[in-house]
Amino acid sequence: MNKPRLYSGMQPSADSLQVGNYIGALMQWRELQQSYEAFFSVVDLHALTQPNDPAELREKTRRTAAQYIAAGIEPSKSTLYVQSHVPAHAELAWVLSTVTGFGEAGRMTQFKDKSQRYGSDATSVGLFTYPVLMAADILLYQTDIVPVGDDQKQHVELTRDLAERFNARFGTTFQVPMPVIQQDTARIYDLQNPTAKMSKSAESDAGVLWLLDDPAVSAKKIMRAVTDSDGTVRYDRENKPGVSNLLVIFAALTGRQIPAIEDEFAGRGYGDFKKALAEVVTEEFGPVRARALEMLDDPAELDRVLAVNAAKAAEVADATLADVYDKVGLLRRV
Ligand code: AQP
Repeated sequence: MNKPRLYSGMQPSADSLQVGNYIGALMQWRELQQSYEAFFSVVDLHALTQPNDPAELREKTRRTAAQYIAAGIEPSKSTLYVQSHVPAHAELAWVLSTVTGFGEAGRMTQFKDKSQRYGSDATSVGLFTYPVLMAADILLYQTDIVPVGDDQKQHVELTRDLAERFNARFGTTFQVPMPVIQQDTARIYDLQNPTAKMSKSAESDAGVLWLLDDPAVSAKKIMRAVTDSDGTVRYDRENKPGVSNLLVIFAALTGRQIPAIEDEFAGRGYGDFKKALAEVVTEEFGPVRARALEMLDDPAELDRVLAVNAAKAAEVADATLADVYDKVGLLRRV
């Protein structure tokens, strides 16, 4: 029997992924690839909605792919590819844009937030149609589930609406996907500002733990992480956001329950707890970092793996696109 399908991706928007990407996405992907036919993309077309240096974007794309593999995404089991290597993404996005309402796209809160932040002159049409491209990414693979953070839930809802609308108008074409939303504890916050999510594009580097950081640098960031004056290692998201965030990272990386960690550090100071967390982080990311850097030393081999996987992805994507072109009435090329 065929396995159900899963699609997810990340933008190559930094030289390294951060610990939130690892705990919130990569760890789940690694697990889910065992029971799903998984498609994991480095969504470089999405990254174009932000200003980029072209050479740097290429480098970040390779780095992101290398970190997927180093973190345990198996390119022989899952289809791990670069979005722009499969032209069907951009082509389906165009067709879907013709069934998307202008008002509907304008209601996307991420667009509203970002466009307000950038101002209308710096806001591109690409940023506006970003969710339509995301819908194309998902629908091309007849995806059953999309694991996303709650910030992306609205985009998956739009994807579902577009799939249902297209199916109703042109006959069943797309699987209608379900979002799988991470639990609250899978959200990692900035070490210096523990009420804001840890993010690749954070303004300050001090609050972000990068996967490719030197362990000594990560340890220093953890030792300097914002806590509180209460002195007890206890989970209380509301009153102790800094310590709670560190506990969530500790628990996620060790597979332990938070109460057991609280017990271990009862009566001990934050210094001890932070030191132990720095060791956990070093142990987890040391091998990931080494493996990613090793792959980046041989970009030709990495490019080869990505090309093989792009061909696998294109096989599925092209079949969906051909069906869509047919359904909407485009003349078949002979
Ligand atoms: N802090 C986080 N905690 C848990 N999960 C997180 N993710 C991101 N940050 C956290 C998850 O990682 C994936 C990355 O998706 P993305 O690269 O498309 O963009 P994003 O969600 O906007 O991530 P960043 O790191 O904040 O990137 P920038 O700064 O470029 O926007 C998603 O699955 C996300 O839920």
